[in-house]
Amino acid sequence: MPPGNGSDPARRFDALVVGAGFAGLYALHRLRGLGLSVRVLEAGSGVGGTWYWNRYPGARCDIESLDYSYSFSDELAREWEWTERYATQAEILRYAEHVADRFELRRDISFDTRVVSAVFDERASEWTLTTEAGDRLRAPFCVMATGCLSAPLEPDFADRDAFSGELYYTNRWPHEPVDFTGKRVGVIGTGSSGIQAIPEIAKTAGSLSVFQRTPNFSFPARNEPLSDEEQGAVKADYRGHRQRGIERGGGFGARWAPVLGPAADVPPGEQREALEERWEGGGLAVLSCFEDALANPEANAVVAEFVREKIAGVVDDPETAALLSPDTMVGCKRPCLDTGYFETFNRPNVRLVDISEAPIERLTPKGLVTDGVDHPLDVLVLATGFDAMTGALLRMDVRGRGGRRLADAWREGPRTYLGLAVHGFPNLFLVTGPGSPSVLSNMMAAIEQHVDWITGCIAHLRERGARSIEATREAEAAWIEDVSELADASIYPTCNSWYVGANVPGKPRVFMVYLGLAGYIERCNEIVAKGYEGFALSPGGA
Ligand code: NA7
Repeated sequence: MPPGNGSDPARRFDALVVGAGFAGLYALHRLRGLGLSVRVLEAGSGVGGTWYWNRYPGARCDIESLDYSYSFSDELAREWEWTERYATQAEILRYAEHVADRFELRRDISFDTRVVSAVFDERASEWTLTTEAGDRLRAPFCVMATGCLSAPLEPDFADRDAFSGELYYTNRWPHEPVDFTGKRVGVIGTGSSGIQAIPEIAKTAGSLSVFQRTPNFSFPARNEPLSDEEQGAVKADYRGHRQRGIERGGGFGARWAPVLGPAADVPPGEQREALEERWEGGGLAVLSCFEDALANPEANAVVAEFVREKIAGVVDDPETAALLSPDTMVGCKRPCLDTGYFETFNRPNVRLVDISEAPIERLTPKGLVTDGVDHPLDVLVLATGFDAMTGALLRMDVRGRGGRRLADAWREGPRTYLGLAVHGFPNLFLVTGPGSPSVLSNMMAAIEQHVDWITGCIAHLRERGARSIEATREAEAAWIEDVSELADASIYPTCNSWYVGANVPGKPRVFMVYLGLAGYIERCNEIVAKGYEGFALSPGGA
């Protein structure tokens, strides 16, 4: 480890990375490849990020395992065997651990180390990161690999601490198995986490009450074991597979039925047939049946109505079916994948409690109260989500040139160039930051592309002997315009989703995703080809 220098006790590195999820692991590997000294700071006690924390029953990735893999190493792709079409949290965590071991990454990671501030020293052109324990580390480059869904939200129920039973958050689930056998369980939250956990909890709980504020669209995952033939075919040309996924749209789904033209161009009988085919095939394919489903409300209505009919066909009790049926557009909020979610409401031990009109009033020692009714519970599970996209960054005190706080720069919503860089914050790189395709693409594809870009950028600075790089104010402003223009041509800004920050009280309402991974990659490459257009480089030894 490089020594501190005399009066300044901070340890010095060439680059600091915050987070040891898939983004941080790959950033470490690539930056090391440049010959840099790198330190990764990770709040958890192990690698894996999301997959380290979200260990709730039923947790799986909604992107197929063969897509949700690194593509940078052919050897890694060949040697790692996924067992199922959609990997469990445990299997994905094993994959992250395997990557950490295979590329000897752990020796440069500090675990149990939460970063509380990142401050830029303009004179030295260095970032100083301070940890919760008070340690300070300095480096010219800082990479925030802090994840899009990593800042947990805790609902502010009245008498929050009153409950004396077992209380669990899906987003920081205990490492030991939780036993629900025979217990009275309540789940609050019916987003992806709740929808994955509920069918599993229902299997052993004595009774399960699902407290639903808003119903969600969910498609059957149709998970199954992966055959050797299937894996072999993809692995024979893994990078080609990834490229085909990118050309399809989000960096995944290369093996699905193709995207059809606008819904209106497909006769109604054929629409139904096409939707059925994709529904039976499983996963998110149903959403990309028609090319305009996420842009044209009428096309969207065809898909949404199809899914509503499916829900009504599965759930026995018509009243429950109606409550589980969203009346919004499909895909506008993050759609879920499930294994037997709607079927779970046909079980005699499960009931749906509609809290859309009467929210949870308070927790009590023995349960909770909603609409004046006591619900006695032994276990309460909160699947209430995250302060997405910006939460992890803004919970740290990040200060750029002139001591400017990121929280102030982003007061009216996140401002970035390419979702990678922020004006006023030189040499600070965001992996899958707001304004990049991130959560509306295969995160693995997005992470690899960002980290490759950042590595190329740092290599360029070193070759040029440049001290720092910073997005210009103009480029950032133009980028934000582009992001919102693409968004305005879609249905996304119309819903109260976490994509627009609607789940966090007081958060500025801004759609935070650049739509279209392929187009985005092209833009990033063009900007590099034009000598880092939109960035200002400062001379002087980096
Ligand atoms: P989500 O998708 O944000 O879901 C959170 C759920 O919790 C959602 O149903 C919320 O209802 C509900 N919620 C949140 N606060 C409350 C309160 N106070 N009372 C009742 N219900 C509440 O989070 P997930 O963890 O499921 O998934 C996050 C992402 O991780 C997911 O999209 C994937 O990308 C992976 P609401 O809809 O706000 O009415």
